[in-house]
Amino acid sequence: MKIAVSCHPTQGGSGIVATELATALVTRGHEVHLAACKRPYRLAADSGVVFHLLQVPDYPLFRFPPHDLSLANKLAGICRNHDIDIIHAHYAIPHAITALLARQTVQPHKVRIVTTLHGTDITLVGSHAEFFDLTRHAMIESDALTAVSTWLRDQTMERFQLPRVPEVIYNFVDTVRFSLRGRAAYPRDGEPFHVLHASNLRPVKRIADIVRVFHEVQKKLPARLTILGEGPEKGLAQELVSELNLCGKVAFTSTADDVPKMMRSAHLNFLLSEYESFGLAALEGMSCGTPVAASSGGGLPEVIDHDRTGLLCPVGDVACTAQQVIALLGSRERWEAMSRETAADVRRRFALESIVPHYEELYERVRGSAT
Ligand code: GMT
Repeated sequence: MKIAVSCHPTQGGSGIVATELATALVTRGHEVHLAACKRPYRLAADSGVVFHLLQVPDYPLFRFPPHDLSLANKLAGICRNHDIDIIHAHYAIPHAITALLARQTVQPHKVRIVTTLHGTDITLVGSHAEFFDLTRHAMIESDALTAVSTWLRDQTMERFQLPRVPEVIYNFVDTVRFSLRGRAAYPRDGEPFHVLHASNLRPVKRIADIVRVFHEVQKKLPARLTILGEGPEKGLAQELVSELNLCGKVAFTSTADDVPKMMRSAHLNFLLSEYESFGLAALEGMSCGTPVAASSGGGLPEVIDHDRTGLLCPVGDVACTAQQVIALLGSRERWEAMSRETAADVRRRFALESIVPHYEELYERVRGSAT
């Protein structure tokens, strides 16, 4: 099949899912084109995905460069020149809308639209009064609509009251890349535990809670924290780290050359968000045998089984989270069992090989459907 993909190329999870899916589809024999204003950082040079860079024209009349029109125009060109069957739009705003415009532009060429909802496109951006009607329209007009968790599906129905329920296709992970090979063992006496948080450091991630939990943990156990990523809350987190005298124990790093290696080096991942529709960063760590201490917000309980594959803690409850983390890290037997079980569970439920065929099956169904 021939598929055109649009996504946010920045560090967010939706762009990662789009890129990983595009790469997996090429491996499975499909022709895949990806259009974005920047090369997604996870798109490997040898992925086989054809990358189309947008060149949004600037002009004195434009207060804002018209990125979305440029994307629609680029997608239309890709559809026409490469005889595309499916446009897969990741994140409703603006990608589902631009896909509609591209489809209309290339008529009578038949191209189908699959839109995948990732989370904040529904809960924050799409629900905003300035975007609500367009988001709803694009979801209704897409030929298929998927959500990355049941929680997100239900949120979408509650907020947008769509005539059709989105299908749930969970996110996935490449368990060969995110493997256990070389994973850090339980620390020997006196060695520090390495705990990690990776995200785009937005308010929804509750970075201050992570720093505060770490503050409690390091009082009881030798530990260091890495905060990986860039985002608006970074300054606040840095201030808190310094206020709590944690500077020698907390490292901030913008990017990692080798994300799986970073995940494997950690004994625990933190994801204490207000909510997560899914929590891809947790999944990638779990695949490397790194248990996660997560909040129970949003779809995280669909990914993490409390006490077996990770810890689920009440949103914002620093004391309870710290207590659970100290108990887990303090027991070698329990940590090792959870590390093994979390990696095994990911392979049973979220492996690339079992999830990607759901998208292929959906594409086939949509391609064969009447207009
Ligand atoms: O919140 C982020 O980290 C970015 C955001 C995005 O759209 O790029 O992530 C959302 O999509 C990911 C991939 O499907 C999910 O794993 C994240 O849980 C989701 N974030 C939220 O719901 C807050």
